Amino acid sequence: MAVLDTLDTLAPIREKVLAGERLDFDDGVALMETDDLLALGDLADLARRQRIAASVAGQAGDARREDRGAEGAARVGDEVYFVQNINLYQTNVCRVKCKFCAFAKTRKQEDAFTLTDDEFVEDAVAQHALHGFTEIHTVNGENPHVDLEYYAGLLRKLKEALPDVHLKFYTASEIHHMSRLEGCSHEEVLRTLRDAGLDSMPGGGAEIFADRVRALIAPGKEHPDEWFDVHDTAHKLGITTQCTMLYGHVETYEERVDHLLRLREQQDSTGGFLSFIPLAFHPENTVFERRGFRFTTGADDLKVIAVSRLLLDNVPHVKAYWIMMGLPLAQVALHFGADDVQGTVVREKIFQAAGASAGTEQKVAELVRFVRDAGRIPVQRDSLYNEIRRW
Ligand code: V47
Repeated sequence: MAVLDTLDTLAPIREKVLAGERLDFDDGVALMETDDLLALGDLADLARRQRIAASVAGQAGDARREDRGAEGAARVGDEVYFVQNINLYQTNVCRVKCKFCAFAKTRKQEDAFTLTDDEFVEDAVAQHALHGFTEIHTVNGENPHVDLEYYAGLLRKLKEALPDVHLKFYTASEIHHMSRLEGCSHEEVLRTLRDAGLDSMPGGGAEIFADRVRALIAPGKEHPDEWFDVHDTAHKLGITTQCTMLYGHVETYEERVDHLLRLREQQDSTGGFLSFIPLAFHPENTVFERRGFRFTTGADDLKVIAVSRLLLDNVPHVKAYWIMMGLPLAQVALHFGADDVQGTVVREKIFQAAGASAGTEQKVAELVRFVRDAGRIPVQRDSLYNEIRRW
C-alpha cells in the first residue's frame, strides 16, 4: 500500500512533465516532500532530456546530429559539461556578516586580505601559465574600504594581460554594494564593469529570497528585489549570469519552491540565466555550527537537484557542483537532472572555509573519467556553453 501511495503522489506530476506542462507551486512542494527519491530522479532525468531534445531540434544542432550518425543522435542529451577554470579572490573583507559564511573577515582580522590589481594580475598570469584555464571566476566580500575603480581597474588590467580568458566576476550582491559605494545605479556599475572587461556574472548572493529566512541568515544583505534588479539589468545589457539557491539551513520546502519560482519568473522575462547551481549549506566555522547545524544529506542534495531541474524549465543547465557535494554524489546527480559539473575549479576558498571535504582542483582528465564513469559524454565548454572539446 505504501508503494501505491507514493506512486500516486508523483503520477499526476509525471503526466504534466510528459505533456510538457509547466509545474506549479503545489507540484514543487509535493516533489520536495516525496520520499520516492528514485522516481523523483527518473522524472528529473526525463525533464533534462526533454529540454535538450527540444533545444537541439530547434537549432542547427540537427545538422550536427546527422553528422554524428545514428549512434550520435541516440546519445543526444547525454552531454555533461565542464569548463577549465580557476577561482581567484580580490578581497575577503566584508561588511555584511552573513551567518552562513566562513569566508568573510573584518579588515582587522589576521587573515583578511585586499589584493592590489597588480598582485591579482601577476598571480592570474602565473596560474594561467600553469593551468591554461579559459575562465576566471571571482566573488568577493563586500569591502567598504574600496571604490568602483578598484574593481574596474582590475578588470581592465586583467583583460589586457589575458585577453582570451573569460572574466566571470562579481555576484549581484557585490554589484549592489558597488552601486551604494559609488552612489550610482546598477546599470551604471554594470556598464562600467562591462566596458572594463566583465564578460558574465556568477549567481551567488541569492541565498533564499523569503524575507523570514533572509532575516535569520543574512540580515545585513540587500533585499531580494535588488538582487533581481541587478540580474534584470545585466540581462538587458546582454550580460549573461548564473543563479543559485543556498539550501539546508532554516528554510522550509515551501520557501525553496518559492525561491525557484521567483528565478523562473525572472528567466521568463529576460532569459539571461545560463545555469542554476544549488549550494548546499556548509556549517563549519559559521555561527550555525555553534548552534548544532549539520551538513546536508546526500538524499536532500539529490532532491534539490531534481526538483530544480523540474521547476526551472526555462534555465538551460543545472550544475552538480562537485566541490559542494563531492565527486561520487555529483556522479549520481547527473542522473537526477544535472548536466554540468562546473569545472576544474582551481583554488576554491568559500566552501573550503566552511568545511568542504572534496578539496579543490580536478585535472581535466579526472573530470573526463568521472563523467564517463557516470555513463555520460564529457564536453569541455567555454563559459557561454560553446563546445571546446567533446571527449
Ligand atoms: O552567495 C557562502 C554561498 C555564494 C556558504 O555562478 C555558501 O557558477 C554554502 O557565488 N555554505 C558565493 N554556501 C559563491 C558563488 C558561486 C558558487 C558556485 C558557483 C557559482 C556560479 C557561484 O556561496 C554565496 C552563498 O550563497 N555560500 N558560504 C556556506 N557556508
